[in-house]
Amino acid sequence: MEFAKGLTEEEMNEYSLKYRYWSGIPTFLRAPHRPNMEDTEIGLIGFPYSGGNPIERMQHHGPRAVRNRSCAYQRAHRFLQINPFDTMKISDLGDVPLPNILNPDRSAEDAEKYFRKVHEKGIIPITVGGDHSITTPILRAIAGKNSKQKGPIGMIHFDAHADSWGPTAGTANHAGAAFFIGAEEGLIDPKRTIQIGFHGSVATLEQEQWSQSMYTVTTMADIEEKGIDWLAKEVHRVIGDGPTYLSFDLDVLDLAYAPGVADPEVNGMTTREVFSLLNKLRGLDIVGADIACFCPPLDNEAQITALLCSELMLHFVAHIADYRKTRQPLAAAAR
Ligand SMILES: [Mn+2]
Repeated sequence: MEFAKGLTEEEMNEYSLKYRYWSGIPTFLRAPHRPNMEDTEIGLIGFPYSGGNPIERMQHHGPRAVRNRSCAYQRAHRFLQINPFDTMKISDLGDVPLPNILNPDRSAEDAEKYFRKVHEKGIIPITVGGDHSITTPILRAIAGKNSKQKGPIGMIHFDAHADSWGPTAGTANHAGAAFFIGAEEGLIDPKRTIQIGFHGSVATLEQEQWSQSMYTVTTMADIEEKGIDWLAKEVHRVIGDGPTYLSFDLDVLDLAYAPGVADPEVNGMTTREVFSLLNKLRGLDIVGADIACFCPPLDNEAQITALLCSELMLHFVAHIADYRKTRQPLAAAAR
């Protein structure tokens, strides 16, 4: 018997099974677990680490909580009309090994070594943290002159905060440093970097000065005034065509949409604004992405933040699949 066009009852049952997030062994987006990194184009990676944040330290629980909930998110992307699982080889590679977890500098080195392996295999990493210090070793491995990119890459950074600060609390590899180190070490191109959604009060009026002098910065006030269409155009203008990383700190969202975040600020973006923007970012060459600052003990009973992470992961893999399987061949054919 056929239900939806071309779907048999057996196939419908298979889809229904995929929605049961509580059934089976949890992996990111119910992707096959391939810790050997074989047969993989997009690698979903857990980075269970909170040693870079001096204020809140429960973010190492993030990957497990996202695996539990995202197990129901092996789905198709409604807006892009693509099922990334049909067009790309997507695997859960497991967690970044962190034998020296109590030492932030050695942990950054351990993580960099791991992401170098991922990069050498030609795998695009989508990483779930973890505090925002996770971005630094990822960038050191996949960007800059020693990487396959042979130079700095573009950066789309969603955050309430600038995270462009020098060494503090005993280490350079802390949760607020990735977007300082990224430019200092030649990993990201300041001209192709946009920071999105700064909001809330600030510790000092100079807090965002370094970012303002280096990058294109858009605050929540800019978004309120000019809207999401403007913001999408601004992202395309700044990023252009080259390889680009997307780093998503969940605190860019208002607490109403993402209660389970470390270091929250009030009056942030809505989920509608975030996903509306993502839908307008078609055609970018995303070579890696991360989701940072999920703090599961602060999430609510509906696991709203874990759901949000799941949907974000799906959007990231769909954008990558859309670009690699649709846009990139089209662009090549036009040349
Ligand atoms: Mn932040």
